[in-house]
Amino acid sequence: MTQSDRIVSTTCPFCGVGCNLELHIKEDFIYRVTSPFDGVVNQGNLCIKGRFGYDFVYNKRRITTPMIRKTRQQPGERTQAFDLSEWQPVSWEEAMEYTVDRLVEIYQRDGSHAMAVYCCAKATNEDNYLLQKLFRSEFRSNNIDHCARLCHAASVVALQMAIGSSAMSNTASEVVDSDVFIVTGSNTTESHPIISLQMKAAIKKHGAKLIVIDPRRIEMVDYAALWLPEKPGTDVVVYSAMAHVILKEKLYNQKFIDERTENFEEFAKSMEKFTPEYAESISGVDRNLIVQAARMYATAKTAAIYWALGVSEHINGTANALSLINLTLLTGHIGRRGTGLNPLRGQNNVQGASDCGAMPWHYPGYMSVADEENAQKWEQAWNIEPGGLSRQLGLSTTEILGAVGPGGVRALYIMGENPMMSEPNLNHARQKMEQLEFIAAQDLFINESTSFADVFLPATSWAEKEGTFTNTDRRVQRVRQAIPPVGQARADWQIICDLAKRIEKRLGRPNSAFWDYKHPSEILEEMGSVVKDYAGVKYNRIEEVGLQTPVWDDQHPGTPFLFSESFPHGLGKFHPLTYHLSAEMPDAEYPLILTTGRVLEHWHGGTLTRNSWMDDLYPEALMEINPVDAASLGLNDRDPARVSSRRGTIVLRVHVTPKVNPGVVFIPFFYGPAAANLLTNDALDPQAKIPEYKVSAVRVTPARYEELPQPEVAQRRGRY
Ligand SMILES: Nc1nc2c(c(=O)[nH]1)N[C@H]1C(S)=C(S)[C@@H](COP(=O)(O)OP(=O)(O)OC[C@H]3O[C@@H](n4cnc5c(=O)[nH]c(N)nc54)[C@H](O)[C@@H]3O)O[C@H]1N2
Ligand SMILES: Nc1nc2c(c(=O)[nH]1)N[C@H]1C(S)=C(S)[C@@H](COP(=O)(O)OP(=O)(O)OC[C@H]3O[C@@H](n4cnc5c(=O)[nH]c(N)nc54)[C@H](O)[C@@H]3O)O[C@H]1N2
Ligand code: SF4
Ligand SMILES: [Mo]
Repeated sequence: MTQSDRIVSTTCPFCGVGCNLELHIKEDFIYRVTSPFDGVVNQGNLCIKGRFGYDFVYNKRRITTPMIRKTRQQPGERTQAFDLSEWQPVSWEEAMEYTVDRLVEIYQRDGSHAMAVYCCAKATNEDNYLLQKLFRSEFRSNNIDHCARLCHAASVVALQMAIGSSAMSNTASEVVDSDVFIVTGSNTTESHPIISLQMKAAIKKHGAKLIVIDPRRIEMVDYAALWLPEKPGTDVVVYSAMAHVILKEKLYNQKFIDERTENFEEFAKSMEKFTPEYAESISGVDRNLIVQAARMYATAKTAAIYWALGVSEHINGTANALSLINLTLLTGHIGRRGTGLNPLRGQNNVQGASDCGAMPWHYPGYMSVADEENAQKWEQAWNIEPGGLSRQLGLSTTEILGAVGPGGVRALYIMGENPMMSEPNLNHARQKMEQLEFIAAQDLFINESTSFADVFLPATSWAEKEGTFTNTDRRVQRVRQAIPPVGQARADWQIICDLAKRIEKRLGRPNSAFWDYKHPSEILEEMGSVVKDYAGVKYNRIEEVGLQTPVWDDQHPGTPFLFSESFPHGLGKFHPLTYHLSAEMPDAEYPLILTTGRVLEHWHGGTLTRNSWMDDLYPEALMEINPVDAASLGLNDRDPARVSSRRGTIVLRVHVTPKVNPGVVFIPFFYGPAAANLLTNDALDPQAKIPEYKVSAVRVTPARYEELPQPEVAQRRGRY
């Protein structure tokens, strides 16, 4: 049955800002996207992806039929199948039974540690809650993770260590109440465009002062009072030097330090060596700029810090984030409107997937898996025999691939992640993928990763299902079904429930966990019965406007900003810090620092945006290089260049621009034919296990035009 001219309210599927969308539908076709003028998150504004990037839903290349690989893949000899002729379309029944056969066979032979799953920060809270429940309750494995590990893991670990909570402390739009705010390691205009609008308004309309700390001259620098252009990987030094100045000039908040923090003395002692002179020698930032930034931040009435991956994606990521937290504890700029510690979360539902337990060390609600009481609570909730759930910390995203091999991980279930574009050191990741005994992929497209799978389970997009996303400022918002599933695609939560029931039957688990839900609202309520922060989040309360967690009960109004009275840990803990070099520094052989990241038009590995109109706007990746470096290499704008690191080589065109300093090059990682992650280093931060995507050493040489990857544009035209 078709209806015409409907408008369905939902939430943007791209970034963590979580903009409110209206999908305009005619005959079950989305023909336009707008946003309500009074939308609480974005007040009618949308960026180009939210407004125009949705047509991947109808792309001809989307897979909407379950499929099994025609030839059985053997560990060590596994190949990629991009060509549909290598796949056999099958019924859902056949695809499910095959998946269950293979998973159960491996589990019964090798046990829990052989099983692993990547959850999906693009899917809903309900989808992620169920997938981690499946792996914990049926396969008794905590090898569960998702892209948060590759993203803000260091911020999460640091915030947990210092204050006991890892979300953004304030609402993004509160920036208009800040007198001063720091933006560091966040290319806000391209990665969180609507938040950047709010920041610009804070500056232009309310006179707020902005301090940007970033090695690139990103657009926000145009609005900044101060820009500190540091060398990549030197954040600890810059922020600690700011703390040094604040201590020396006694600009700290003694009352806040006395009443709400601990470990001040030890921390203050460790800051002595971070003089502005020392910081300048390491980071390249003028010492006077550091002094000015410290004074501006410390003496403001209200000041906030916004940060993203330039801070966290380092082997020093945890220390970097701790050095920011130290600044906040020192000045007491937290717990009031317009202040706070704000890691801008990336994926539309990365906050939610983390809240819902898509993580190796925590059940939903950040309840440690190693804690006996927590395990018992979930055993009760899921009707599992006492002692049934594993108390062992699971493996993280990168560790899962690292553990692939005989005696290690044998089966990988991937719901909506693309590790063969998003993991560092892809040549190494490829070897690991090849050695898996079984891979199940639940996605919308055959991409660099799903092409490795044995079975493809076609999931619906966000426009074809019900559920919730939790955005970067902890707002749980509705996702609504606007059109019927395309082809035979099924909603992720429905695929998982079907699979779980079959696995349970096969394993003969006597006290089965519950897998019969009529609607995703029942799934969220099940989680809220144990996770206190979600206890009051009910669908009937978020029909119009989302609720910001924590929401303690059905009457609780939600929490726009956190920590007005105390921290979850009670006192906020200062951490003494030391500086360590990045894992790989430039040398004679590889003289340039490569940093990687995003552009406005594309999404990560490009699976969604390279299959949408966005690709016409931005068809290939370009490497940013400073005019000085370009001249010394004999490269002009748009010339092809070969970029090599110790791990791989790619060829792409250069964009000659002063946006990057001499000695640094930048490559976005959306473009499969010249994948930036063939070059990146897989060294990990020891605490957070996050890879160092933001610093590796490379060599650049001119290349010939014939060496550029051939454009696949023709193949992608005429999409539906
Ligand atoms: N258009 C678009 N938007 C997105 C995404 C996308 O793929 N495309 N992805 C989303 C996701 S999952 C995330 S996590 C966010 C990420 O959002 P961002 O972190 O803003 O994205 P990146 O492009 O990785 O930018 C990192 C910034 O850090 C700077 N930087 C590099 N090295 C250093 C350093 O050593 N120190 C400091 N202080 N800064 C450094 C870079 O110059 C850049 O400005 O974006 C989200 N939004
Ligand atoms: N070099 C470098 N590498 C990086 C980073 C960097 O800055 N530099 N950043 C890292 C960061 S922060 C992140 S978050 C990761 C992102 O890494 P990934 O999460 O691996 O990247 P995506 O491209 O977002 O993959 C999403 C997949 O989900 C599918 N999908 C979309 N919606 C749904 C759905 O509703 N259901 C299902 N089942 N599937 C769906 C898409 O088709 C796509 O295949 O990349 C990391 N890698
Ligand atoms: S800012 Fe983020 S949530 Fe808003 S429209 Fe753009 S991609 Fe979507
Ligand atoms: Mo991310």
